[in-house]
Amino acid sequence: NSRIAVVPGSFDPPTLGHLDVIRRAASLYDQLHVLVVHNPGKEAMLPIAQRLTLLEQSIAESDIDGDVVVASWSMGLLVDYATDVDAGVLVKGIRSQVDVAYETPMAIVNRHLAHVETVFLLPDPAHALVSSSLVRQVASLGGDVSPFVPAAVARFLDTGSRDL
Ligand code: COD
Repeated sequence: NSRIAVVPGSFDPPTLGHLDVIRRAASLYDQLHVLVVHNPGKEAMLPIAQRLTLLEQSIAESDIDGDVVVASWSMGLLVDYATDVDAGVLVKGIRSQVDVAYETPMAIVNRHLAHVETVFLLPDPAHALVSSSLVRQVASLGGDVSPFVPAAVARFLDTGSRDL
């Protein structure tokens, strides 16, 4: 179903760049699944359950409305989740040529595997340079991440992360 889309990511932690892509995608599709996927290539900062909570809070506190489901997936191929929920589209945010080079082969493989199309959205330039890895680095060095993340994430990194 090309009216149902999945926005996958590590979301470790969710950033204003992620929220910008989610907002744009929510306005284009009838139903959106924001999917926290374990990326084995990256060392995680936050447990998956914490990322889900932060995404739910960030979306609830934003102006994003519509049918937005937050879920996680660690059972195999991303396209298996898409097929399970009858989503015909994956939405990815593109920050630079580096993202295009990384995403293009995955998009072609996913189309072969499950006839799922990938749609690339360009972010607001104000958020285009934000990445989770930058936020993790600033947070680990004790810097203020509030310009780069939703308020719920800033609150958590300020206080809750000490309990991790
Ligand atoms: N502006 C715009 N877009 C942004 C920004 C920003 N500032 N920051 C991030 N994004 C986009 C990213 O480009 C990406 O599309 C998405 O938001 C999520 O970003 P991250 O960093 O949280 O997630 P990644 O890059 O670690 O991606 C993890 C995925 C699970 C999406 C990826 O690894 C994937 O698609 N895996 C597929 C697993 C699979 O099924 N493999 C087999 C077939 S290839």
